[in-house]
Amino acid sequence: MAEFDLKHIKNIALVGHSGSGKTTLAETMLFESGMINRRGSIEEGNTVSDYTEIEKERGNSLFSSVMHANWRGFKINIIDTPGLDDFVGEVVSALRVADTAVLVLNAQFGVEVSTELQWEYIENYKTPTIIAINQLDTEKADFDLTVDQSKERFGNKVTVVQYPLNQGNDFDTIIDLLKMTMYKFPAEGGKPEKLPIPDSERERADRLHNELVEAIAENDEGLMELYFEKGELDEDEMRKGLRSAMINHDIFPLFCLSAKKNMGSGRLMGFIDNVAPSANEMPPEKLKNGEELPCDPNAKTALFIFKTISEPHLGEMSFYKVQSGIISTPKDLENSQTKSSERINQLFVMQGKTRESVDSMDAGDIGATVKLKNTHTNNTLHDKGFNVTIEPIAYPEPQIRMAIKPARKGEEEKLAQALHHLQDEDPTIRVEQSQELKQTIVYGMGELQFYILKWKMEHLYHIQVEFEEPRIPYRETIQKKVDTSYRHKKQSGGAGQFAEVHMRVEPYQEGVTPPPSDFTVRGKEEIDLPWGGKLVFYNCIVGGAIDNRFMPSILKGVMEKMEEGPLTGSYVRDVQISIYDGKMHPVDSNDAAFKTAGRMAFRNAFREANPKLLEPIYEVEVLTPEDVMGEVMSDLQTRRALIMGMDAEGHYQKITARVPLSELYKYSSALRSVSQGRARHTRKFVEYAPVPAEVQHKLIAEYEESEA
Ligand SMILES: Nc1nc2c(ncn2[C@@H]2O[C@H](COP(=O)(O)OP(=O)(O)OP(=O)(O)O)[C@@H](O)[C@H]2O)c(=O)[nH]1
Ligand SMILES: [Mg+2]
Repeated sequence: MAEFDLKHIKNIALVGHSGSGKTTLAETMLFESGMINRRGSIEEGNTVSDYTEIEKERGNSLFSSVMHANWRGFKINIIDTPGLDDFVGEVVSALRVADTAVLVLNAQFGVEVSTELQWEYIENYKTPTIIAINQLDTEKADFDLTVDQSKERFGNKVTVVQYPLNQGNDFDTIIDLLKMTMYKFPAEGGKPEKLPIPDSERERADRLHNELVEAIAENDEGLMELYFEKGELDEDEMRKGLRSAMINHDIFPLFCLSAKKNMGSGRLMGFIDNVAPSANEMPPEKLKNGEELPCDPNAKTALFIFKTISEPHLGEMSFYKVQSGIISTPKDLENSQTKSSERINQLFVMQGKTRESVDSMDAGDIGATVKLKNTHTNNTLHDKGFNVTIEPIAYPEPQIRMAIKPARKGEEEKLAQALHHLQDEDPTIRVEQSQELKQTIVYGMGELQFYILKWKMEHLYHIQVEFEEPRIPYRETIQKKVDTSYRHKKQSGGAGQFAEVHMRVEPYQEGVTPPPSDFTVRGKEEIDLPWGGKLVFYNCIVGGAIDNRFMPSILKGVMEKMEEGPLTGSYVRDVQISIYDGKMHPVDSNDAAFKTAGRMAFRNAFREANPKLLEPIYEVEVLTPEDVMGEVMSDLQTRRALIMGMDAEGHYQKITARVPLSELYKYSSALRSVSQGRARHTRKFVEYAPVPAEVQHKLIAEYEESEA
């Protein structure tokens, strides 16, 4: 028998800007519920959630961790997520399996920039959300301003359930509008005294209570009728109404906290127990084939893997949510994606890094298992014959890149394997062995994420690695039409080589460039180049000057040079070529000779044709608070940015700019530093555009030097 049944399991994800106090809140919840008997702190580096050395060192969460608090007969599974944008992948995974998000806001700073990003995912998943205003004990705490900003950003659905008295250093009191009670905390926090609302607060409390009741009634016709009949709703009716309004995203109830002083977390947990939905009250899971999977403990078993950790000495640990049925050990399941069968021998309930073995878990619960052979994040494990594949998590596209190499020669293979593991663990990382750039390129969300990757490499995989600036995938093209000819002639011992090719090269633009009008076109090949752009190749030979059978060799020669452009060795794109004349020798002409002639003719013509180096241009969107906008703009101006627009977005400014990729190296760190971590950016590739002349000269000179 599972210890907790579906109705008594609640899954919450703690999300919010870095430093809002999520990890501290998790610690306080564990302490209040008696799961730990001493409260750790960020400053001492001994919280349950931030248990890795690197998290302790930095004082930030870098990975999500799974914990649980048993509170008054319920089990609350808590996933604490990192607030830094670099690790948003962890937030996405957590929201995917949580049935409620607790969005922690810092009363000193209101709605901060990462919160905006996290909100996009909350809306996307339609995760029921509680807003918890934390740090009400700080001198600069401003509850009203934080509420106003929340309403501005998340809408009028933000509904105040609690408000503070004495916010600031003397914070000790919360007025609860659902229970119409005043909670007064002792200086060291913990269990509050429950008092009637004093006369001085009566009017405000009544007004906010009525707003709350009306908000609840508004979303439920039955409750609305009751409300009109009785002029009031009792606590049970309000709970029921609140739950369905939370599920429908009609209400985001707002609570008060000081996680650090342990004020308010007990009441928050009570609300989660009694009001927040269990997994079976949520809309059924979507399957990949469009069908649905209800969270039913009596149905067959299906687990969804939402996170994996693989550490060399520990092996792989897989975190799952039981989406259907129950899981008990031992059990054989099938992986719907890899088709492997997996034996589940152990089930764990997690408390940060510590784990406790259990025999069985009910639908809706969250746990971990080990030693799966071929199961990864986003896979579904199911009973044999119960063929379900749960819709995988869509991770955000990686934003930035970095080149990585082992510090010691000969460790390339070891590095590739470690990268493979780390990529499995963090699905927002992508690795590419770039033939073009001759570098291993890692793509990710931010520089801090790369830094952590390096740390893991060195501390867990014992490979010293170095980062390098990734090369830029330049392209080469031409700007004018040139006719040229090339004769390849070689007399070496016996058989000689002979080929002569007359070639026209001209710039090609899709839908604009016509076929050559002064030649007779006999054949055409249009090639979509794997690196973007086109090559259009015309055979305009008359009178059999070159045999048709040599045409493919000429094309091959051209392609060889296009793969290693004449200017800087970069790929060539958007060229139209016409072969309009030539000569053959009855004995010495062959494929190899025409290939060489084709390559050389192309190279010479290209150099004459006003060649141009192109660079990738990205559209960058920066979301920044108004007061650091000047710094953000002047930094952009040093990066050859073309500002496309500026718009107000909530209480932020959104700057849109076009910036060459070569100017974006380490931009996320630069932005973090000019904005004190309050601005963020996204980018996407838009086009290739010519580089400025002086940059072109420099790059050509560098290439020629390296070739020499
Ligand atoms: N005064 C005060 N400080 C708090 C409170 N909650 C957290 N802090 C402090 O704020 C800092 C950040 O707290 P964390 O719990 O690490 O914040 P977090 O949201 O987990 O941050 P990330 O893991 O970086 O996303 C720490 O120094 C905490 O001690 C609070 O209620 N009051
Ligand atoms: Mg944290």
